[in-house]
Amino acid sequence: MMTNWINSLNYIDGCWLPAKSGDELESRNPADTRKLVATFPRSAPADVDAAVEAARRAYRTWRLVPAPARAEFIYRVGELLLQYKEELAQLMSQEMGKPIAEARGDVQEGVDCAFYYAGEGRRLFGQTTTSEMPNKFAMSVRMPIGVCALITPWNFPVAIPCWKALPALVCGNTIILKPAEDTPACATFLIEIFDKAGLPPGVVNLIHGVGAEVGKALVEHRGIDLVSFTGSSQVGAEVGAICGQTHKRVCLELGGKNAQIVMEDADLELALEGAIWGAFGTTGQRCTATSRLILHRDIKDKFTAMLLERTSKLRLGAGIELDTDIGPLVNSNQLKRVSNYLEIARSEGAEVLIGGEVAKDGELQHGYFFKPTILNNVSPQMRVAREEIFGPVVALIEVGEFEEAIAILNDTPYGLSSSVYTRDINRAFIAMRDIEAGITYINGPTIGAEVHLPFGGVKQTGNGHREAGSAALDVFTEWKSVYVDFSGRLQRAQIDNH
Ligand code: UN1
Repeated sequence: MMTNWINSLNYIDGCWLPAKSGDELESRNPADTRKLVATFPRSAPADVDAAVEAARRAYRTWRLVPAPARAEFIYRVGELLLQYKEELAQLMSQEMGKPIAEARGDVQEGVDCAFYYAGEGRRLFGQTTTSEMPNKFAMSVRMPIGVCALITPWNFPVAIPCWKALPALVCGNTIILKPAEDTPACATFLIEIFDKAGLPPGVVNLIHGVGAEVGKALVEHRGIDLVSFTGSSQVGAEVGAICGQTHKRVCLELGGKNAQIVMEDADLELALEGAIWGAFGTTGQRCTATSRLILHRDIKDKFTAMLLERTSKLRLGAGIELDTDIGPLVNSNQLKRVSNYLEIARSEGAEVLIGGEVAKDGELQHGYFFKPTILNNVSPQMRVAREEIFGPVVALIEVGEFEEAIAILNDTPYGLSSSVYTRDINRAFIAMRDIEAGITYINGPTIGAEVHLPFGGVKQTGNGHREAGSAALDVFTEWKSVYVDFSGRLQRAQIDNH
């Protein structure tokens, strides 16, 4: 049993500590806010200073530990995550609301990540190449960057910190995790696992608190070399600006406005399964969630009827109850945000086919529940077709031709995930080529990325970096080119050989 999370603390230099001020905040169960999950420190810049100092000190030795030895700690993290999978999933479901099966999947994504990046300890390949001069050897090697600040959201409280922390560590960096204030207990549990895995003090640090206070202090701190941030495009722009001014490397994973296209030749049952899972899985609170369904006019009525039928049967409830399909939204702000978008939808002339309101029946009144919602008559210019809602709301858009479907899919400021249901191989390949997104699924929903492929998007979804897969190594390492001249004389490249 892990228990430290009940009174979550910061983890600095291998020690569990309250905020220097002693201030605390509460984490409550979004399915029933009468239930307290944990307390956690409201840290301040002074706590950030201590964590940065510890991480800087630890970096001096951690970077020199051979990568395969660093990887052994990461294997241990993977094994411990497996051992504690159920306990951590139960906690996650209660702290942020996702159904237990999804919470188990979230922990599993962390396990997958651990085993993938532990393997990198024996790869971290660079290149050896030729030299234009005789008796000269050339190669490029990956070097760690230094101290990394990892600022993570609440929707994947284990998977996303693992996406960032594990490649950072195997590459020889030290880290400071600043988790979302909605999921402090999950973060504490995860860091207890790192602690149990025996990582040296200062290599991994945890700072709890409010984004605008400690997140900002971390991003501004001169002792931080890299910031990896997942969150809204608006906050991401601010993080990017500060990193620009302070010359930090910055990796941003931001919003999405993902669409699933269903063509007239699609397997409609399959497309229906994908749409329900993509739109309402994790209560729509994924950056990969399907928030637009672009439907060919020939199947639109039939598909809409199928969707309504299935949506009407979805059960709202606490994530830990086995018959729950859809959990609560994470907090009152999210509930307000989603409710506000419904007002916008109505005022723009969209028609609410189902849902469209807060769910207040019986026990649901104690949580942040919003009914799964389908909006009809949505035109691509409407705000609900362009802006990220992050809730169980999907907009139906009708199209004629395939080219029109692709153009509408692309017509948003974002470009994370995308999906096309068709049986036409030519259309599938056109979609793979012409969709402007970091991820494209053919005959699968917009959610469900696997850890060994690059994850990220184009346009306002990010700043060109990718997480996961070997692409993450490019975030967490610097290339160094090394030339070894064994000729015993000065050789001037581009000059002596021409
Ligand atoms: C996110 O939505 O922030 O592909 C991450 C997926 C998950 C990860 C989502 N594996 O939906």
